[in-house]
Amino acid sequence: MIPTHIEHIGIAVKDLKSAISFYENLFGIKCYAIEEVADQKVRTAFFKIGATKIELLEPMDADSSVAKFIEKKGEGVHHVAFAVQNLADNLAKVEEKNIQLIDKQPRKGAEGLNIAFLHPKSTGGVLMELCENPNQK
Ligand code: CMX
Repeated sequence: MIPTHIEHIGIAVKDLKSAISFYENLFGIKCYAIEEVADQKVRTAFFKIGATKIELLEPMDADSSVAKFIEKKGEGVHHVAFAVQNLADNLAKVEEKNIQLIDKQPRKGAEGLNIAFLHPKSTGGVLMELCENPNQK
């Protein structure tokens, strides 16, 4: 599996509005999309930095995994997402390497991407996401 690029870096924040202002002020760029991912109980905001995005993640609920993360570790980098092609095939290959999959099958994530997470306990402590753009298969 060779990722084509870092698709995005997910950053957990307590307050989306003030985090958006911080990035807009720091880089002079505009947040181009805000989206609620209901099944993950997060509200997201996106910035483009070249081929990569910054995804701000605000929990919508106290039992959201992002809320648990903030409670335990505080705000900060939550996950790194790698762009890949043929996600389903690559998940099977990752599992053969004895890396624990959180998602055994691709599912829909923000921006209509097909996504799957790998467990941080088997990736050296980094929550990794693999993303496939269904329009670039
Ligand atoms: N990065 C690194 N380690 C993490 C982590 C993260 N983001 N989240 C949890 N962990 C670690 C914890 O610190 C804990 O380690 P210790 O046992 O050493 O304390 C361990 O993983 C278990 O953590 P937990 O708090 O008990 O949390 P859960 O097991 O309930 O869930 C995880 C952890 C990764 C399986 C869960 O957060 C998950 O399924 N994540 C994938 C989905 C997701 O993150 N969705 C939000 C983003 C959605 C989007 O981008 O749109």
